[in-house]
Amino acid sequence: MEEASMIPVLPFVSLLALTGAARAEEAPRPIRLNQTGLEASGPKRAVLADPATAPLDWTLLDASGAVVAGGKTRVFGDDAASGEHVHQIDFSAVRKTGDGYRLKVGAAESRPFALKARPDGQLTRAALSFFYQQRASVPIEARFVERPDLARPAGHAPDKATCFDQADERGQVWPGCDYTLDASGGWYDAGDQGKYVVNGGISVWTLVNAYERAAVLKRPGALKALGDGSQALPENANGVPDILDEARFELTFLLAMQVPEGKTLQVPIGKQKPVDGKLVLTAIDAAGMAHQKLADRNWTALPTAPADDRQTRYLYYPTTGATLNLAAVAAQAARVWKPIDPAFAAKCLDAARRAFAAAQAHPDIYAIGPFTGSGGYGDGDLTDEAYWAAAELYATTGEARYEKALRASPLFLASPTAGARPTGDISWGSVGALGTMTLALAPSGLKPAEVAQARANLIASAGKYLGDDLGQGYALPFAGPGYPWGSNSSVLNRVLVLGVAYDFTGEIAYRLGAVDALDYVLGRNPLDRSYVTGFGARPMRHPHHRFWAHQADPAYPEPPAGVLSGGPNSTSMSDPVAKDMKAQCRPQTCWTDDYRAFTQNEVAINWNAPLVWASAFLDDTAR
Ligand code: 9MR
Repeated sequence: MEEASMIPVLPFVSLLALTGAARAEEAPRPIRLNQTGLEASGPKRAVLADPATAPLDWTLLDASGAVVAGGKTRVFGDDAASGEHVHQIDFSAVRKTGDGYRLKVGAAESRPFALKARPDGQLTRAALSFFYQQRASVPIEARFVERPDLARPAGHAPDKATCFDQADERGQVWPGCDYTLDASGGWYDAGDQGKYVVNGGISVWTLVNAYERAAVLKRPGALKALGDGSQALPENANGVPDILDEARFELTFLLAMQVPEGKTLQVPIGKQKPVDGKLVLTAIDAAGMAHQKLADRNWTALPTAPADDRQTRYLYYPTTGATLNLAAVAAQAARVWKPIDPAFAAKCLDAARRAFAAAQAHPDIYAIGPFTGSGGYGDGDLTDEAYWAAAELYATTGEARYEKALRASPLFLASPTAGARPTGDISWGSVGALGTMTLALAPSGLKPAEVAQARANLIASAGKYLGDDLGQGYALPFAGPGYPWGSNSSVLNRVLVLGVAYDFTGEIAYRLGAVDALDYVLGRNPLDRSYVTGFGARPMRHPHHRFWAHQADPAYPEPPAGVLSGGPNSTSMSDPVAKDMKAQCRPQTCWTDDYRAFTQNEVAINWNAPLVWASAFLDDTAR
């Protein structure tokens, strides 16, 4: 039985990961490109850092050393984001497959690389496995992971907690509550073992949207890649697409974070400044709201395996932001699961309705409590969350009350650069574009002209991203100028917008922008670094993570393959490694492969989710 059950679990990247782990790190090279290989029929670009101001000759050699193509570099010149003088090499005209290709420019030579029909399939599978391996309250089984040392006993099983009733960082003692919730399951957020409704929301949405895109647009390849049996999961033979099984694991936790009926809680209303270290708390009927987070009283040491966490965990007071995140993803789930599991869909819809109503009744309860032991995910502008939740509820139900909220929003049909009031790039705190993406994709009661407008706005944003791409030496659709915490996710979230622009228009330029984003993350960057573990010649290896903490303590495992580093961070340099880099690095180089560098090298569910979306999209649309 054991043997048989191991069969569907293919060692997808184990060879890559094991050799990567055993090898000493490769030296960086001056010619940089996607280290996992380029699409045989797709765009092929590399970047060379070189002071020459005139174009240089490049040649492409095959594995036997024969010249298969050649040309002149394009001098880009000084590039602010990298601090380098760079040349771009475009060899897209080469249409070949195989291993062992090398680019040469004078004495500079790239590492051997592959040209493949579809380079990104393995990446989707590995990137999705991250979520399985972040699961709380269940054991991580050896048969579902690539190395035995990645298996671990269940942490926080069960994950039950009552409301925080201790002193916060300012000394204010919180009142607690008269109940305990069993919020077992869900994913640990990141390198820490907190579980946050806000960040769970965008992460679930992104995974479920990758599936909904494939379903609505009838993409058989993507449906198969994300389908039942595609992943190494306990649920991979239950007749339900595996990406939805994974998302449901988090949804179960999110639903459990909703305040029960009949509960009154003391919360801070409005954007308060503490007076004498205290926020004014007001009793509200909190039924239907969602607790902001379930997290440890104090930060645990790194390393700490989940099962070894001895901190008391608490529910932290419900916020409007968390409540709207719950409303949005529960409404999305109600739509997507309707044909798959109507009872679950109905449960989600009921939760979404109650959450939305609670958020309307309590629109200004912000995450402003200063609590040690967990992150904040505080957001002072919830216009986008409210719009997103209304959009999901309207797409699912078609009901007038949600339509009214939707149309009244200043963000109606807005995308990251278009619409009445622009949202920023997609991120945990900027989710307006998610609502517009849903309205642009899912059939709803909107007029055809409005759906067309939603699409046009997203396409306009994608066009802006392509403009950014043109201005970057490393040719990525992100212009900074600062690189924020989790910048790799900022880059990859732009792929969602570029991806739908390609889906809606068929214009290849948008897809090229998406390829550029992944090329950057997988090696075409000034550090010659693949920011994804187990992928490429110089992958990230030492994340800030309490279990994959081999660098901190050899008794703990190296990370599995498919985990994305947050990436360069030139804007919040507060960790022990980053603080010494202040004013010493250009935005794209403010990064270190070091477990202590939590502002640069942590990993997180909202960062791996767009990696799944992007690689699934590129794999699906490769020719
Ligand atoms: O991703 C978050 C980033 O946008 C914020 O600037 C940063 C500081 O508030 O927090 C990040 O989120 C962290 C969260 O608070 C706790 N778990 C780890 C997350 C990733 O670092």
